Amino acid sequence: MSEQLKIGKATMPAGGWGSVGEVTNILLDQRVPLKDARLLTHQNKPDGFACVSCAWAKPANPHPFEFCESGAKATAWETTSKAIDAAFFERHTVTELESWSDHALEDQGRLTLPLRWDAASDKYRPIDWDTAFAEIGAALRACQRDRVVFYSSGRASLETSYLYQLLARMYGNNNLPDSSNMCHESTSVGLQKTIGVPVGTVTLDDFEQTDCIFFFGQNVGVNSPRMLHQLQAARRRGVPIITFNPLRERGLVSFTNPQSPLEMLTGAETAISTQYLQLKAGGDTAALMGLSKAILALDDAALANGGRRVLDSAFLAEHTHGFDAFEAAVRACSWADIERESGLAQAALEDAAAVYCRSSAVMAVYGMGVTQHRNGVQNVAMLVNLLLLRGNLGKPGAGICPVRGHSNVQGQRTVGITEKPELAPLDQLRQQYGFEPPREKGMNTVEACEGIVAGTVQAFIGLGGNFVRAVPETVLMEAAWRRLPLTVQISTKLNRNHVIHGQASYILPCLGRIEIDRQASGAQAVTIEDSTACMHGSRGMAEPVAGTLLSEPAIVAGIAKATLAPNPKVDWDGWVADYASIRAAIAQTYPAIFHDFETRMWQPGGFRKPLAAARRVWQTDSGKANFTVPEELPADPDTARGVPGALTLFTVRSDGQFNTTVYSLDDRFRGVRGSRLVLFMNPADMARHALAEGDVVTVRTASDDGVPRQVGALTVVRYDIPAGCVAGYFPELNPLIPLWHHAKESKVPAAKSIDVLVERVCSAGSAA
Ligand SMILES: Nc1nc2c(c(=O)[nH]1)N[C@H]1C(S)=C(S)[C@@H](COP(=O)(O)OP(=O)(O)OC[C@H]3O[C@@H](n4cnc5c(=O)[nH]c(N)nc54)[C@H](O)[C@@H]3O)O[C@H]1N2
Ligand SMILES: Nc1nc2c(c(=O)[nH]1)N[C@H]1C(S)=C(S)[C@@H](COP(=O)(O)OP(=O)(O)OC[C@H]3O[C@@H](n4cnc5c(=O)[nH]c(N)nc54)[C@H](O)[C@@H]3O)O[C@H]1N2
Ligand SMILES: [Mo]
Repeated sequence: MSEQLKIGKATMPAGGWGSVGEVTNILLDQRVPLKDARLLTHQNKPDGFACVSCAWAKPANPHPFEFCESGAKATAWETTSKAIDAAFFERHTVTELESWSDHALEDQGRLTLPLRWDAASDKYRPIDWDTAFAEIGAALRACQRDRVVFYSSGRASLETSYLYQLLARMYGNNNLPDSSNMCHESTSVGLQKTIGVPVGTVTLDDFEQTDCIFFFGQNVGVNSPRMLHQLQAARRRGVPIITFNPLRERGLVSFTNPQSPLEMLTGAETAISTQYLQLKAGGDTAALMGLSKAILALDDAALANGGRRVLDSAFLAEHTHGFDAFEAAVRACSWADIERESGLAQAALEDAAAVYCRSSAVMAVYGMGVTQHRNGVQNVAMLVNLLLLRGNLGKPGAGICPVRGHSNVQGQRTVGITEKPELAPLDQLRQQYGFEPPREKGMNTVEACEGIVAGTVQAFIGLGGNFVRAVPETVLMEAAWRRLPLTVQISTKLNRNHVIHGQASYILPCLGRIEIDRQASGAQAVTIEDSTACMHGSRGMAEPVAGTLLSEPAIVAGIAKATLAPNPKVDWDGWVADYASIRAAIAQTYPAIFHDFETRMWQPGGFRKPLAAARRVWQTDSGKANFTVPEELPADPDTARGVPGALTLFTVRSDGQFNTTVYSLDDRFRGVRGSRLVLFMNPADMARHALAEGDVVTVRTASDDGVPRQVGALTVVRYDIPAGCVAGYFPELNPLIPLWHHAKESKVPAAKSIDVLVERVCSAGSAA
């Protein structure tokens, strides 16, 4: 991997030969055995395994290769033949490993041995499983029940997640933060209160019937590339796709299907977006107010001319609540304010609104560009407002489509991973397992961070993930992390969260989902829920990288047995011996969703969780779908607005990473290679700050609350980005996000609108 930054042009479409090259490189680099590379043909197939990358829907009639460049990379990264043995930890102290990059740590390969940090030598030392569980159990029993955190990253299966929430609740708390708290929690809160379900309503079938797609703040070519098949098919039917994104992301511009020989030979590209609106970061509510205003104007004109109403007045009357207040707010909102806050011209928004009004089935697709703002929940509610105006919910081809992140992040919520007691079936758990589940609200991710900084959290158990690297406020968090009395990480790869650790620290290495999971009753399967609320079975197919690994259910059960008093109604060993018995327990807790689980899990395309909103049944406080009046237009009202020279920073992912897992330093779609320490800037802002491409800058957080926050040594890259906005990579820029800078109702860290000041350190070409 090159260590030198190279800035070039990104000319290739998403997919295409570039994609094939990337897949080949990572298979070779990770020394994936040929037989495991062949596994890719089983990825996301009804009888195969569910990809460990994103949560996008898995079709009933898959393509011959139902995987994408990102998914193939994730598979290669997990099935790598590289592995870490005890000698590795004998050679390196943990303090030494701290200086390694995120990429270098993970690139060592799979963790194979349970490990305990030894303070005297500052090294991780192998420990046997039984001793690890016994020590962890003894430590947890000595903690105060409400001071232990059970975090999960969204990969673990429904089976593991169900056992994990039971462990936390039987232990005595609802401290079950998850990666969703940094991600689509704005969706879970915003959709629940507006349409009465916490998840999207769209299915793959809807993509075949839609006649217009609005696409907000999601980078499909990198983060959910398999969706490009649906978008390409929609474009071929002439369906307009209108994109709102501050960056012209490659996959949203055009796509060459790498699985189509003809397209590959001819280099044919499908243009994806029919209109591309490069709004300012944080401009979504303003843009949606503008769209609504233009729609009302078209409706006014229709009424005046005696034409057909543009608004679906029958739907509004029968199915919605609060339209009058919303309408009044839209009429009161001026185009001048809309243009200033969105960065978009009235005419462009009117064009998009005209397409919306011509279409009879519209869907709204969105991602982190919408949710990760101070007003992220309001953004989600504004998307619902747009859809409600013409009854675009609960009918074929229409609906709301949040694109979830981790492959089972949505499913974890379905089986009880939540800090909110009202969302878990506590009475049912009490009856099923004969214990008194805790009723107090638990900690979400931001609250867990606050507790860790305040020193009140006594132990942190991480079911996957890389918490300390993924959360905001890196400097305070890393310092506080080292004071945690106990940290336990259930992991596949070495990461920052192992080398920054608590005073007692354990690493428990687990099987990945692609590996064969052999238990007493034979090889096991697991289940996951995709972004469209469909449940799928998944069978591991690769030989495990080491015989010493335990499965995630076995590790959770191991901790549980060593920590909890025995309970005759909870058979941890039986569950581990046969995961069908875990599914039976899940079905007993949630019969409406999981009846006949064992047979339905292999249904091609998965089986769907019943969603009331999809049937126009609104489980909200009003009994209707609720319109929401936005409190204000900007996404981030209260950071240091008005600090002279401040710019709005948003953090993004490259095609060379999966969250904190950095596969390579290249971002071929944005033409940057060899370094991730870059700051994308608009030429006018560069001129205003007297900066040239290649200059090295320090970025500081503008709001001054006494905590210094800065990231140095970033190289300026001239980029097509709206004036006033700058962009850079997650997680390198996380030290700039204050912990309090999160979405108001959902507490999702506002990683897409951070006010910053940029300062030149040295000029391009001069010695750094
Ligand atoms: N290959 C790969 N796949 C992944 C991941 C990965 O890291 N790598 N991560 C997984 C996870 S956990 C998640 S949550 C998803 C994340 O997938 P996405 O939701 O696509 O997340 P991001 O890459 O953070 O950025 C989203 C987009 O929002 C745009 N944006 C930024 N600010 C704004 C704004 O204010 N308004 C609008 N409209 N747009 C804005 C950015 O330019 C970017 O294109 O992907 C999942 N899939
Ligand atoms: N600035 C900024 N910060 C962000 C974001 C952003 O856009 N900008 N995005 C946020 C979002 S959307 C998310 S979801 C979070 C991500 O936060 P996390 O989910 O906590 O982080 P990951 O990087 O996905 O975790 C990677 C680690 O998971 C472990 N792992 C991988 N596979 C498995 C497995 O099968 N089992 C187990 N037990 N462990 C496994 C490996 O050890 C690997 O090192 O970050 C958030 N942070
Ligand atoms: Mo995520």
